[in-house]
Amino acid sequence: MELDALRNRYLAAVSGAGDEAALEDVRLAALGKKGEISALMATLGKMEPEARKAAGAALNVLKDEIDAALRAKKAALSDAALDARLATEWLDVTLPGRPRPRGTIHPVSQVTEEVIAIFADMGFAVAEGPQVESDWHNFDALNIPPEHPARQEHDTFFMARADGDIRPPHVLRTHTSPVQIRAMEARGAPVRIICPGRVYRMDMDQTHTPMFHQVEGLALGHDISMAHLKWTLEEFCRAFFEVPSVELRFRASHFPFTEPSAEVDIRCSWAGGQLKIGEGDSWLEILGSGMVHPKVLAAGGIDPTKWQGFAFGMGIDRIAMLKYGIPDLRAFFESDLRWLRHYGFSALDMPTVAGGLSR
Ligand code: 2NL
Repeated sequence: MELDALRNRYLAAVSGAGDEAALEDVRLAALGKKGEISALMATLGKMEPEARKAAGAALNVLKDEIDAALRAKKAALSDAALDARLATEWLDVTLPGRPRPRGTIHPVSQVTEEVIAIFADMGFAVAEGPQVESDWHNFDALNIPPEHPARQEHDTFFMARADGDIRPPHVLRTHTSPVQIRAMEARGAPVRIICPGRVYRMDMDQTHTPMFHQVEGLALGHDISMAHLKWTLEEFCRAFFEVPSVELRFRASHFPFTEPSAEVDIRCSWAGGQLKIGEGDSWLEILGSGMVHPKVLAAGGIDPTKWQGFAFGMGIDRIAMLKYGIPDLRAFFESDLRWLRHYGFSALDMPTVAGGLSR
């Protein structure tokens, strides 16, 4: 009778426990070292053997029964706790792991990387230099002395000098050629480099901005000729415009820093207002080039009786407009988000010769 009452009380307490902490209190009250069942177990020692046997068996049954009820309730409470967490802490594992990048790569950056990838594949390293140049590196070293008419044609930005300083002022570089002079000074020959970067001329109209981008190339060796220049530029144009073949036309020209000099046109068609490179009856001027003038080699500290080579230069903005059909140069530098989203490239598509330049 006494044990039945005990059983009913504890089974009711177990089923009424609202959380795991309350359930643990019930367990301690019944089965803990100082619990009620444990206290009854301790009285067995003082009983007669017959009575002890019967009471011991009944207590063990009761103890197992309460223990089973405690375990079952504990499992039910922890299932309920898990269900409650699952209901509030859910996560949509099908969402993208990383948000899509919101910015885009500017066409000038994209084309610069494409040009670098193509020339890297032909063994050209990238050289960089300062945008504020000495007028010696920008002009004199390139066979453009102070009285040379090309100095006026360059529409140069001059840096301010301190009052009384009579040295010639520094300039914003008007082309990337001074980077090549510095590379000759630093590396000597043989050398194969390209120099992409910003250049500055005081000119602003439909087709000119005061800052624009150029890439120049330089290859020096003991027997580098116009033939190597022609192959290199053909290979570049084929890779850059992503067409199976191109045809180039070299027209005699003049630059102070090359002799002989040639401007290079590429065969194209404008059928339906759409430019196609590599076919058609039109020609499009895309670069200037020539054999490096002996005076320019000497200015770079290289012996012109031992070394010779070719150089070339082209406008990055211009070839970007041609390749990607962008009509207005001035929009390049207006930072209009709609323009950037329209003409920009994915940050995750790095141009490589092996993997495709522009995809
Ligand atoms: C053009 C023409 C050219 C070069 C740049 C160069 C540099 C050195 C020596 C000799 Cl250090 N030449 N550069 C040569 C020929 C043409 O640029 O139309 N650029 C947009």
